[in-house]
Amino acid sequence: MSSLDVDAIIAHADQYPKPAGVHFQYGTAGFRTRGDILESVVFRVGVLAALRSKKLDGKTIGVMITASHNPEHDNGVKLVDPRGEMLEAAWEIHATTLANAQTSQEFVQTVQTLISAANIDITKPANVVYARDTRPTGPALVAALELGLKAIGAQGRNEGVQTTPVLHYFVRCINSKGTKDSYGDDSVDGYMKKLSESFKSLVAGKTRPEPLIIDCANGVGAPTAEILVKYLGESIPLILHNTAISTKGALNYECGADYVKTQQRLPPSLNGVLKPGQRACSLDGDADRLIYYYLDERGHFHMLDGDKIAALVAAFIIDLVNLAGLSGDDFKVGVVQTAYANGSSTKYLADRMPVKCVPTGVKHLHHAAEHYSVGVYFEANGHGTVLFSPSAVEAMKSHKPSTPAQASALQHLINLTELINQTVGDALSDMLLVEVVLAHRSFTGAEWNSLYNDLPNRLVKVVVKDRNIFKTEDAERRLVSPVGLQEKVDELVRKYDGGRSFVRPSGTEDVVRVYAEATSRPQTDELALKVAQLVYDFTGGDPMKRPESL
Ligand code: 16G
Ligand code: MG
Repeated sequence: MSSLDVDAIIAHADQYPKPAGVHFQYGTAGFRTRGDILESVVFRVGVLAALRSKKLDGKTIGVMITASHNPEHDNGVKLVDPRGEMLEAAWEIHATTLANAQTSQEFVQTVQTLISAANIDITKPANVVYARDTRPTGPALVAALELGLKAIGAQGRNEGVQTTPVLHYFVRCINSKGTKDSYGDDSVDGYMKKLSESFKSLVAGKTRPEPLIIDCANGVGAPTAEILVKYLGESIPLILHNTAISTKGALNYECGADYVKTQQRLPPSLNGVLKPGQRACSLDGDADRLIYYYLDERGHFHMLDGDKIAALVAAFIIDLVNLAGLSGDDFKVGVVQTAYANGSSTKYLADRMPVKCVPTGVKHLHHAAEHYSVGVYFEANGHGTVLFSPSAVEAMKSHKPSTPAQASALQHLINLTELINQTVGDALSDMLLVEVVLAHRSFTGAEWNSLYNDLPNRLVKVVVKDRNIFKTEDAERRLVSPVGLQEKVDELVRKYDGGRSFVRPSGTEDVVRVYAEATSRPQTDELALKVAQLVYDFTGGDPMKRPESL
């Protein structure tokens, strides 16, 4: 198309009018709200993805339709940049502007403004690959996306129902095809082979583990895990639970990684199924988060969250790097966390390697991790991965090991670069990574858990009049606005042994979050409640609705 076909875009956009009175925002996880009001947004995202592709000389852009761990009636959409990473931050604002244009005419005008402001050559080709999770509103949203792509004349490739990390993988594979950095084959078979073959090499000669239970959250992780089980064959016994993807209302309901992390308990469906000492893990609704857990002999539940995964994995990688003879000033392993990381995990890691704290959200962690030769990042909620820098990969390839032990450690590291989905957190890839480390360390869940003891912690939501007045600094650990509130929080925290607390506005819900940590459970709960009340009172909340208990 030599110029923008304004009439075609308007005609198509008219089929998906923007619902009145709703404001959409491209937040930390893209657009996310009730699935039945998202069609206009997704149509427009189709146009935006095409513009992004044109801007990047026809590189393939990804679009994922999912609302992750949210309830089933929600849905969402996010864009994936050419190397499989999150959309560049500057374009999030364009997404929000396009989504909120009131009419089709206004929409086309915003498109034209974007084309000239971002200097987009409209004659370039546009390529978009897309997928959705298992939500009931998914097919209608895919139809809206496809019409958006058609309206602007983009080439679309429908990958059907896939996990978020598989879609990210596809984007990277497609764009790196035929180059020296080719990431893999852009097919499910390619993904499965990459993971399963590297896994088998990494556990060769190790004792076959006891069966691992996987809670698939009744979501898209289930069909993907089913395929993976076949590729893994005898190498690891996996038992899938919560695989009811067509049962209405089942998605994320009393199961999944977010349920386990926030409730700190077993999904009820695993009661009586999980045996003491047995390992289990939960994926979230789009399979990009992973939480492990087990029951001890007394039947008590123990959770191994993203922080525990980071500790396990980072220490293992450091050992391999040392064993391989790679460590040095130009080969640095580091970890990236957020303020939500348990204080004990930060201490454990900081004793062994550099640790950086960044604001919440995958894009911040991912970018910070790129500064290390090997950057391990995990959020406490179970989202994370490991990045190997191009120079680290070169160093591994050209390194000449001088002993068989060095050669074996080096080969393990190279296999890890294949096993780990380096585009984004991937629950299934991370799960295999954890299993590799457990096999190499001969660890049970309890032994893994004993790397450090979690400090008791509490997360509380506070509903305030306007969460936009909350502004933070120092990786969200301190408030700068409302003025004066941080000093009051500090005053409270000082009264608690080992106390730590911070307040930040949520990027995905209309609430302010309060996190508290202390050395005992009652003190932690008291601190969390006191800070929550402080936040509430300070912002002039209705005294009748003041939080009085947790
Ligand atoms: C989104 C983020 C996740 C973050 C969470 C925080 C991505 C892909 N996901 O789910 O990383 O932990 O938001 O939510 O960036 P909050 O701002 O509501 O606390
Ligand atoms: Mg998710």
